Amino acid sequence: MASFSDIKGFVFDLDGVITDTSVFHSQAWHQVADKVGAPWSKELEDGLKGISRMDSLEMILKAGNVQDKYTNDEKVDLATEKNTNYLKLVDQMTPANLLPGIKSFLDELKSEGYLISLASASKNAPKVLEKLQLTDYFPKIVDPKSLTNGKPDPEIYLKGAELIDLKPEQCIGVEDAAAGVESINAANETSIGIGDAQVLKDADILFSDTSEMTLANIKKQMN
Ligand code: B16
Ligand code: MG
Repeated sequence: MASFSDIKGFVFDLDGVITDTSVFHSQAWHQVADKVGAPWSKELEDGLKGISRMDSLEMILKAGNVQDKYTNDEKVDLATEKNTNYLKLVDQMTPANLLPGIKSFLDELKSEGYLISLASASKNAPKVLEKLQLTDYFPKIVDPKSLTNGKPDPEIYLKGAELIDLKPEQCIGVEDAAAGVESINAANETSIGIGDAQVLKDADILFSDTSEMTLANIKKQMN
């Protein structure tokens, strides 16, 4: 692991780290799973975190053993229906949907001069940031449409570092998903996992929830 003094920037995941949209994603995917007759489970729910929209749909169809039952156009329709339902939930969001301590952590990073970028797989990230009134904190956002490979591939976290002109070793990536932690580690950044120790066992640093994430606590765990 890098030492704390090497760190110059933070690359953030959005869903499940900054705000709890993962609950909204799950709710909307659960409806799709019911529709196609795929069994919904905690494993499937956790496995979908951080995974792109179309890859998520494929995982659900596979869980129901119905991946060959739908044409490409029908798959696009299912994904669009999920997104429409998801966006209805996003539309009701306000800054009250920020996870605990996130606003003060971002302010701490800003005042200490750390650079910040966003590495979310979500095409809806700019809209969610707007709802949370955080647009000004994230001038640099990786465009998921520009990616060849989604998480757990390192590409998204490498781009997140590149956008703020830092080497991966100078960055900490923050994630709630196993696929995301894998992506950060493969990019050679220091990983913070937020959530369940079992699910995020490969994270360099683990916090059970966002309120524990402060520069002092990170420094303590790194040195
Ligand atoms: P969208 P993250 C990911 O965002 C979500 O965790 C995942 O559940 C979702 O399918 C994916 O974004 C794509 O989102 O359908 O809005 O483009 O965790 O990488 O911020
Ligand atoms: Mg996430």
